[in-house]
Amino acid sequence: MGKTFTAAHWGVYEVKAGETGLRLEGFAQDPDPSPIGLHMAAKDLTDVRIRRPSIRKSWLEKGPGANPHLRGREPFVEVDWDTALDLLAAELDRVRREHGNESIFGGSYGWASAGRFHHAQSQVHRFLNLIGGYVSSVDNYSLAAGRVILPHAIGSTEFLLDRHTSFDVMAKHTELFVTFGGVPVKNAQMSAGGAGRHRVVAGMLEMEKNGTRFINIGPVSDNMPVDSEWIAARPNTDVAMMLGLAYVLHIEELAQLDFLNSHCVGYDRFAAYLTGEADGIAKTPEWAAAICGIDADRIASLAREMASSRTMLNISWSLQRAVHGEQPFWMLVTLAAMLGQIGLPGGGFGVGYGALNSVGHDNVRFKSGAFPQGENPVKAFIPVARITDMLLNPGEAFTYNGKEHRYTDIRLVYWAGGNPFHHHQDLNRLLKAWQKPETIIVNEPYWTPTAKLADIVLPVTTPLERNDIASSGGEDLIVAMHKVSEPYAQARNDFDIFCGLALRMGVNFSENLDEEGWLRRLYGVTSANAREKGVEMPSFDQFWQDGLFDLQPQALPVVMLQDFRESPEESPVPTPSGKIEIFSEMVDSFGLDDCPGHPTWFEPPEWLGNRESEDQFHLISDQPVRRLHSQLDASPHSKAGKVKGREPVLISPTDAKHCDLSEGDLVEIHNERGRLISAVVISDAIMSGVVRLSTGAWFDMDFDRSLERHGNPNALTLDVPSSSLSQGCSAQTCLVRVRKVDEDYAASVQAFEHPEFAA
Ligand SMILES: Nc1nc2c(c(=O)[nH]1)N[C@H]1C(S)=C(S)[C@@H](COP(=O)(O)OP(=O)(O)OC[C@H]3O[C@@H](n4cnc5c(=O)[nH]c(N)nc54)[C@H](O)[C@@H]3O)O[C@H]1N2
Ligand SMILES: Nc1nc2c(c(=O)[nH]1)N[C@H]1C(S)=C(S)[C@@H](COP(=O)(O)OP(=O)(O)OC[C@H]3O[C@@H](n4cnc5c(=O)[nH]c(N)nc54)[C@H](O)[C@@H]3O)O[C@H]1N2
Ligand SMILES: [Mo]
Repeated sequence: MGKTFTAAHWGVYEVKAGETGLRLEGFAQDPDPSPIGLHMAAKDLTDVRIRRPSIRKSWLEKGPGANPHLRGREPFVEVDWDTALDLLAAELDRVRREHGNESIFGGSYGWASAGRFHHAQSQVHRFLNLIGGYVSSVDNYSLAAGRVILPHAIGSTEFLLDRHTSFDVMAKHTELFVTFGGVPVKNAQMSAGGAGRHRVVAGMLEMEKNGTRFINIGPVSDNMPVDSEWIAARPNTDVAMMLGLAYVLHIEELAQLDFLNSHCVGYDRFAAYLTGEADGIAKTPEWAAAICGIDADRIASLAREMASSRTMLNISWSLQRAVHGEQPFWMLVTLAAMLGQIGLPGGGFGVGYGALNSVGHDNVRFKSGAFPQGENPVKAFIPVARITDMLLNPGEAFTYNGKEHRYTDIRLVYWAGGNPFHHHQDLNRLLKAWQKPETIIVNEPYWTPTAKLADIVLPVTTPLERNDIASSGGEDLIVAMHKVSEPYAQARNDFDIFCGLALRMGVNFSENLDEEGWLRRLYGVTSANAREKGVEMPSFDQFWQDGLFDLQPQALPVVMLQDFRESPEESPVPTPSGKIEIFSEMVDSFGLDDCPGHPTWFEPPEWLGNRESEDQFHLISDQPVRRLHSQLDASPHSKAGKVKGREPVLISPTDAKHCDLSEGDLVEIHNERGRLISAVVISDAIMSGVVRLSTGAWFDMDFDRSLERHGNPNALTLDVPSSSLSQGCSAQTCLVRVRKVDEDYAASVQAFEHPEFAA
């Protein structure tokens, strides 16, 4: 028997028997393993597991829809599995008969865990499809504005992410690397489906060693793993900064007109906007400076440096998680097109170096086998971040990518593998909308805030308690995730839960295959796809015994869009014209005020340019260093990052002084949408006027005082669409105030406590 491995989105770990239980070690060949996974078997996590199926008291006693305002505030009753599944099957049947499948929301967004078979989204979607369908969700929180705009401008995010210029190529050729939002290697701990060897830090260091110069534009400076010049631009103003750069390129005849003519369409229309011919406002460096807070001279000199070097531009995904989030992505592509280096080794642009481990990795890419979801007979959907709007406004129209759709009337919500009371914006607004459905079902391993706010909670296994296969496109390891412990208490696999429901509802969910049967089938699909790309995988039995399949880090010299550069006719980009669309006839034809036909600067509804006084700050809520979103927040590693039990807020020395704050002070951060408690960390890695509170602290509401006690930024964020084109999330557009509070006022944190149970 070889070694035993497990895998998570944050990497591969070897599982060993320790003195007091399981012990996890980073994969020995991973140069930079993530510490997040070392704690997956920690007692702190077992302490917050769900033991048995649990039903909210009023729902059990009085039926669906009873006392919805008591969700999260009244006890649960623990029941046995047969009782829970009988009740749930009957309720699903009632709702679909009385209200139709369009009243079931099964979008169920979330990352769940890495294994491709016990993948909660696929499991719940397949089940709901079999019983007549569900209202689904499109896009994701990561990239919504970006996913919708890029196909109009140059090609889908999948198309681009599959062919990002590799770090090896950049190390050889890139002279200047300019990034909006850093290369946050904390984020490169992850890849959806399981990161392999962590190589982004090494890739960046290799570039630095070979002489690449780095410039980081944005509100924080601690998001670069190498020495870099920090240009501290105000949040949400990157488009203005890029327009200022573009203006200099245009006026000083540094824009590569040959490339713009041969490979792009619509530069003229954009240039008329740039010079002010179209709207009377020239987007000069002085104009940009007044918006983004950077000296006009530096903007002009940077434009010249970019034009005279082999320059790679990069952008973080967070920039498009904002109102008008399409614009920074579209404008970045435009700026890169003006520099004319797209398709040259080490030049051009990237959308998200650092966002995931896989971006810029140079492995053979093939699709892994996925648990089939089937067909959804229901066509109604929402853009994922419109959940509160949907619940509050049944029947109301919304536009998405140029078409009109309507919200349906949702009576039942089924969630498996996500934590909306972590991920959605303006959680106080979601709390109100959450009272609308008659029944809310959550499959979860842990008593997360979402589980606590449900009617029917079903306990689920963790990856250590089941067999699975981890696999992620572009990564170098495919992992046999062996079951290494028995399920906790009465926890079951999502698969077995849906098999139980399917039996009661007369549909064939399993296709008469068990866990092993499915793993063999999915592995077969993966190895067939691999073979097409020239990769020979071992038999399933051999793989299962070996514990993993190692593709070995390869050095494929990927240059994004090299073929397109060589011949736009033979290798067009997937846009309507086959060229880069700086002006899009299609987007223009939608006639949207908030997303016209070319990249445009819009003033955000909340930003430093419209704050009332210096007591207001722009809140950045970025991805957390010590966990994936809200996952494993109760682990020792995550808890070690808290200050006085709170997710800390980063504030500049100037602002701390202005607000009379010292290191470790408890503060209330507030705006008209909500209030939360956090603790102060003072740092000069954040610019004055901006505060940063990372996401993922389990939402811990003191309902009596409307006070979030743990530091979940979504108690404050803005829940409006990025635009009527994409309807994406706008988490990074948010103003707040900060005030010191005394320690008595701040009630204790209860995030990790079990709910109450009644007999
Ligand atoms: N303010 C602000 N908000 C944000 C963001 C931001 O930048 N700022 N970022 C957004 C982004 S990009 C994202 S992707 C979202 C992430 O939001 P989510 O993906 O919803 O967050 P997770 O914490 O990963 O939630 C996954 C849940 O699945 C559970 N789970 C794990 N394995 C299983 C399983 O096998 N079965 C079941 N049934 N459950 C399982 C975990 O316990 C966890 O509760 O957050 C978004 N929210
Ligand atoms: N450790 C860890 N890694 C993760 C995740 C996690 O939860 N934890 N989540 C994963 C997921 S689902 C996703 S989608 C990716 C997300 O990846 P990103 O969206 O790129 O991640 P963020 O950390 O939110 O933001 C990146 C940087 O952008 C900066 N920034 C914010 N607003 C602005 C702005 O207006 N202008 C500029 N110039 N900079 C700005 C932030 O300060 C931060 O340093 O990360 C993935 N990786
Ligand atoms: Mo994400």
